Amino acid sequence: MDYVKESYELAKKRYAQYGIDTDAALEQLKSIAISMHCWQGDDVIGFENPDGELTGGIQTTGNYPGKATTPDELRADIEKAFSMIPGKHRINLHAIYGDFEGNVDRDKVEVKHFQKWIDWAKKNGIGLDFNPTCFSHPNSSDGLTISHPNPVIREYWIRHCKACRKIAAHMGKELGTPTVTNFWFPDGMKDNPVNKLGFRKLMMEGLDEVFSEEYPEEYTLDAVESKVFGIGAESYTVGSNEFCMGYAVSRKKLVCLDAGHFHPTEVISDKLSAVSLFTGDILLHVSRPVRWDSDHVIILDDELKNIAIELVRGGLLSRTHIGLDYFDASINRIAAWVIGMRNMQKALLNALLEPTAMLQKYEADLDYTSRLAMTEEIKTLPMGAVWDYFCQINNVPVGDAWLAEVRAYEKDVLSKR
Ligand code: RNT
Ligand code: ZN
Repeated sequence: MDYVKESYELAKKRYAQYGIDTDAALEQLKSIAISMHCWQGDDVIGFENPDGELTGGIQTTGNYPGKATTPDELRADIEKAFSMIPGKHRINLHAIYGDFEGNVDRDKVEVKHFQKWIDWAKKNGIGLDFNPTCFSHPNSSDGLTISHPNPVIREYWIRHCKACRKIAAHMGKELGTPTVTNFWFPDGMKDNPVNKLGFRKLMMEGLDEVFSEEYPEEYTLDAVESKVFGIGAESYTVGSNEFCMGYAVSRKKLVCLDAGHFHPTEVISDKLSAVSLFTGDILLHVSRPVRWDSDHVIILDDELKNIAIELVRGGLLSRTHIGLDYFDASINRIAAWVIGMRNMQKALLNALLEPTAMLQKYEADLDYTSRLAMTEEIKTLPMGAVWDYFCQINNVPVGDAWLAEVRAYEKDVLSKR
């Protein structure tokens, strides 16, 4: 495809007019590993039990055929998706995705249940991230886990979280890249609680117990994820934003910002510059809330672009772990991964191609006219040509060519499941 190279050469000249080196931007883009969430591949069900049901105030809708029903199928689907996404990335696993071979309760999960994933990751040269699964379980059916008033239930989840950290540390050690372990709890209440403080105190103490063992940062990093509400937990969320922020800052943990976990007019792109002043590394769950925390596939919308822009402008890329978190069961699940991953990369490319110094100079001079004029002008620079070239030099389908590959895989593999 000669036009790809030709278009790139023209685009390169155009960007050079603003002092932007497109080759350097592509080098940098290639170095950014995004953590692709395994759970888009099977609608957050996992492999504990084939009839598993998703609970915890989160939901998938749709019944598109062909979802992965075994770890081997999921790994094959991920490999297929990765073949259409430029660069090297990571896989984000949940504790319910082990190779269990029989019934294994959550507080009994061990490294051996994830050894196949580790070997597979090693073979593919990718890193793994991890999550305890504190939902979709009889011990979470009251809507409370680590903050449950019953110590037996609380301790069960503490044991699960500890078991997960042990697995994560092993993953990170084996793979030579720290496994980010994210702690999210669905704990909350449908109606107004009368002891908000009490449950939060239990969660704080539970987390302190979970983190009582130290693991080297080269092996695993812990993050805590806040939320504003969930289905069935409309009135109160124990792990609110203030709770998680306070916890993470005081315990030197990572803050996980999920794009769907705030009030509708709040955006995480606006939070990064503030949070980054008080925290170390940051974990992102990039998602797309449509009217609520609906976890739609991420599209190249203003907020996605703004998230990437804030990371680049703030020099935050080196300490931000970008993870995706959405689940759509109404479309081809491999396409859902490819669309979201490629969009995250396009947003990053868009940010890396921004003449930030020029824009910031206008602002520092209080020349808001030029700032507005130029931020609008650069929106129509030929980023598409740069993106196509990036796909070409990284040997993945250019433009919509990936869709035909997904259709072929659907016909040959998914439709036979
Ligand atoms: C739920 C949180 C959480 C989950 C995943 C599956 O609202 O966003 O991160 O989506 O752990
Ligand atoms: Zn999330």
